[in-house]
Amino acid sequence: MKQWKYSVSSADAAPLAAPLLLLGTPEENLKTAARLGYDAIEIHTREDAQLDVNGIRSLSKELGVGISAIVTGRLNTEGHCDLIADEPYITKACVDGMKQYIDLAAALGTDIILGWARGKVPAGADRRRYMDRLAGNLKILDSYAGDRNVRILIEVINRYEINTFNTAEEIMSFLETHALPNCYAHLDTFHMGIDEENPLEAIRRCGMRLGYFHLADSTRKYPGSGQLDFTKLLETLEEVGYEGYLSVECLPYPDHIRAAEEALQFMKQTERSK
Ligand code: LER
Ligand code: MN
Repeated sequence: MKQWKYSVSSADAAPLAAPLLLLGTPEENLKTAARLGYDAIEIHTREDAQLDVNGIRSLSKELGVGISAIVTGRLNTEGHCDLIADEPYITKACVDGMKQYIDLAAALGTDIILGWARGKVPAGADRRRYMDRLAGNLKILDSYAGDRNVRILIEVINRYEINTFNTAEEIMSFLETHALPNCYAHLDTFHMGIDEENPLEAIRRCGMRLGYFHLADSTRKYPGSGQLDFTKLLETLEEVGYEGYLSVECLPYPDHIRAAEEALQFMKQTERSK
């Protein structure tokens, strides 16, 4: 039986509509994750957050709870930057901000997730021109990250949130076209449920290039609350040789801690019943 590594989403604060479960400082969230039995936390933060990196590293080691990734979405939602914009000062600020995230990830020995900060192609625009711009900026970040042993995990996100990389096919053909050896595909069961005709085939399409994985059930509540077949999901992840974290990113219902507890208990039970 394969032993999967489970992570849980965390941030200093978040609205109830966000799929974030542990709220507090990274130190508080590491302790909560340890108490709940998680192997790691995923940290949503700003690129310039003044974190006590040495303190976090030593607490993480002491508790045996890792940091699975640093999430970069706030550079877009709060900082209004992206890698595709027409304004060079915006894309430059985004590249600079992403470098700060990469430095933070390197100091914490982890990877970064790129989601909304890649940007959207404007309606009616020449898509190729924007995707080439994105590729150019990602090349800069890919080599910066590679020099620091950090991977860039590009999340496939549904079409209601963004219009770049809505499916595994889109991210994989982009990664196969452009030389971006430190960029990996990141799938999320919630987004796959919206845009993938066959989520298991989506995992197979990513194959060894799958670098990260978010778990939620069909309504984006905790795994085990809905209709997804997590047994088949784990079998397919094992089939493609995925060795990374399974990170619970679901809505905080019935409450933040109960969702985290229920998710982990259900996933462990699913593993055992295989
Ligand atoms: C982030 O991981 C994600 O999945 C987006 O939908 C933001 O919630
Ligand atoms: Mn996600």
